[in-house]
Amino acid sequence: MTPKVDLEARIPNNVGLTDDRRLQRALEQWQPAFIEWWKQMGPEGFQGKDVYLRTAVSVESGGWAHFDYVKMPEYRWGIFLEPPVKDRKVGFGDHLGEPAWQDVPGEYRNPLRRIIVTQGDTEPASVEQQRMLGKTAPSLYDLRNLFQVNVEEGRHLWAMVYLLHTYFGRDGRFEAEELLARRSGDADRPRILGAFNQPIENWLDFYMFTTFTDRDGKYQLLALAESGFDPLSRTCKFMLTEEAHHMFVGETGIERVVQRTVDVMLAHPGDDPRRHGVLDLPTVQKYLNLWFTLSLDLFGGEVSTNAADFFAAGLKGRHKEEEYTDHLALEGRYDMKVVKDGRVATEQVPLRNAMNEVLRDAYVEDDERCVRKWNRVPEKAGMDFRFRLPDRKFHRHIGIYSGHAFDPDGNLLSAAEFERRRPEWLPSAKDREFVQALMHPVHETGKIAHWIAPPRVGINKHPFAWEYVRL
Ligand code: BYC
Repeated sequence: MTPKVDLEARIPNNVGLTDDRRLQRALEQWQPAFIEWWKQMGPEGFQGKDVYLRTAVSVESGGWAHFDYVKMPEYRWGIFLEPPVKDRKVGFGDHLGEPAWQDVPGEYRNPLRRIIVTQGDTEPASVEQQRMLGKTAPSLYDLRNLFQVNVEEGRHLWAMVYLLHTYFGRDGRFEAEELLARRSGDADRPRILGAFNQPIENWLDFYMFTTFTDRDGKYQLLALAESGFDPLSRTCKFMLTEEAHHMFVGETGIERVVQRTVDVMLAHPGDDPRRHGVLDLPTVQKYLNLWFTLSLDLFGGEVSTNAADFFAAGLKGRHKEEEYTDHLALEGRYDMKVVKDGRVATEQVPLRNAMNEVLRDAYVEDDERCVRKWNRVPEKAGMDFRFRLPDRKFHRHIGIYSGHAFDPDGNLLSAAEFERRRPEWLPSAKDREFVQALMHPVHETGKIAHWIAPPRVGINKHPFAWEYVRL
């Protein structure tokens, strides 16, 4: 039987924590360290303010969230798993059709620990990256959305720490401590994955991050939701319900930036929009290029024995594995673009070794949908400008393209040529300076910064002009 939702406990949960005293004690010992980390590394300058936040209170569809004013350090971070699927079976790989595991199989302890730690590490990392943004929020609505994203990343950390504490004994407790010890961008103790050590200095970075990097999160969680390790699957399924809002913040954020620029361009035809205090569209494209490619790296190498092993073991599947007909993936081949003798050629790779690329394909398609949505703004205004995703070989630091230089169309270049043209494609120091100069806080109810349009609707049926944060 699934334990009931316990909201009164020190750690709200639906995993029956009170029935497992040892685990409860271990997590209650980790809790003050987490709060300490939150106060130190969470949003700077707003810890004592009332923020209108949604809190997960159940896993029922339709009724899982509760909205109210909360001071962030008092947020009720809880542990919520989706209800188990009766008689669930492993859906892919060498254990296809066997009952899903309720405990960690001994032989997969290390890879599972590694996957959970890698996933867990991204959550506090993103909070650290975004900790200064409140000081330059373009509106109270945006300020609130930033904090919503931050507290939910905190909850996702809790989700992974629950798994570590419950299923990995002493090693798990050690890893849970390490998750609070690493720091984004720190030279000595950096976060694990590349994109999570990059600075998020301004709100353009933030909207691109929540569009592209959070969407990597979506696809990684979808792949882990397929896992034969049932507690991981159920945890990730519930995390996905929260993730949707984060991508909404990014997608609509960029759409509002573009809308504002287009409005200014229509009002001042022929002028450089920068002169009128808004972002020009080519600069927005450069930030898109940056965060799209940093996020592509998060899928790992194109050809990966790790990915093949994870798939074979039933630990990490493809997104929507049930839509595939062949769940063994032993016979299939993937046409991979590789660099050979100074040019791009196609080579067939065993499908299992290409699992990172298969997931990346689904991700890129989702990104394309997003870019199409942004493009409707200039299109409707009768302008020619269109955003586009650069070729996936461009500006890569992980995988088979990382040792080579490509332009955004995917043409091979010399490293020197790439460096010469870099400022055309990626934000330059000057671009950053310009964007930074636009970032001034607007903290009055109903007001908004000059460089962005207001949203069409507010949060939880409230209007945009509403006191989302009491300052
Ligand atoms: N940066 O076999 P390979 C999210 C390492 S985001 C640095 O090609 P694999 C969120 C790799 O560790 C989703 N290092 O890769 C979003 C390996 O090292 P070793 C997070 C990297 O293992 C926004 C070597 O390179 N979830 O939730 O197949 C806000 C060769 O690796 C990187 C997960 O990541 C990199 N980008 O795939 C908040 C899911 N990429 O073994 C949250 C769990 C690779 O040589 N993680 N390396 O020392 C995984 O499934 C896999 O670890 C990865 C890598 C997909 C990340």
